[in-house]
Amino acid sequence: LEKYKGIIPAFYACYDELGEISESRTKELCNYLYKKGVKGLYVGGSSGECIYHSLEERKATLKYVAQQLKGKLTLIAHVGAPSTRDSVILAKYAEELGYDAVSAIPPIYFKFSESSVYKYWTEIMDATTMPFIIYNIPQTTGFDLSLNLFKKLIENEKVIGVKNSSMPVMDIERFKATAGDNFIVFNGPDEQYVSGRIIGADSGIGGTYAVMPELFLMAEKFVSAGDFANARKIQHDINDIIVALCSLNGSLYSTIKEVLKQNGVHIGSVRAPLEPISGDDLNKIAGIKALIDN
Ligand code: HMN
Repeated sequence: LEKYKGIIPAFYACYDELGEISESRTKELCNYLYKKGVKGLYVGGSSGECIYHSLEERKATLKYVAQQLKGKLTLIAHVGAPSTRDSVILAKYAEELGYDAVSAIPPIYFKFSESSVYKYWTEIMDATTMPFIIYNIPQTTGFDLSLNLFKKLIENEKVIGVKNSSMPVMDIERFKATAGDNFIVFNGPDEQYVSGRIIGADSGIGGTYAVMPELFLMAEKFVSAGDFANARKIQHDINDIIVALCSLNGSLYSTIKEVLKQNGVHIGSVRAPLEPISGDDLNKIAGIKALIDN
């Protein structure tokens, strides 16, 4: 499980100037992050705008990333989709491409019982021989993974981890205590990376890592060395940046993409209904970039 331990950025959707998925830009972002020294990538998740992509677009992104980085970085494919059918298609495709693991949010839109969610995740797991990482993100899905359902899921040996994005850090402690050593708990909220790691997370997957990988790599270095005073300082800097990234009029990801553009990485904007940055707020990007670079 060592290959899952480290800084794993959530990969962004890379568009051309017309807003279509771009092969060359996807590969450019792959190269950029590879050179930064991250451990792996979480492809096609929330930060990857998966919810706004067709099945073909999601497959294309999975393919371009695999072509560029398979065997170089740990690759996790997020395959959660509105229907079980589409999720299974994506999981099988990820296996064909040689991804290390698959992961999925619970089904969305309708309210589902725990048994429906259990069935959904189990059908995805049954579709391939790959390891599976549960994705708990109640603030966007409305479904809060209970400890009981978690216990039932980890009976399946394909379940090697949970990416926990709920805000109480205590959830991380509970999942870790329940699943034990031979299991990976991924910290989801970037604002709490250090606390998540200290309370039991083995690793992290996050939507803001890719815009400031150096800071998360440094935070991780301090946490694993037991230097919590310095880890806390880095988390403070990270949180100042996250607050700034979230303060503009467009979506968080459009702000992030504008900052990346200033770093020479052009991956387009965001797909509607996510909103691009506009007007005066565009002038604030340089300031946010300076905050990151300092
Ligand atoms: C993904 O699935 O792509 C991300 O890893 C999701 C991740 O947990 C992010 N959560 C949301 O977007 C709701 C966080 O990393 C988030 O971007 C960060 O904590 C800033 O608020």
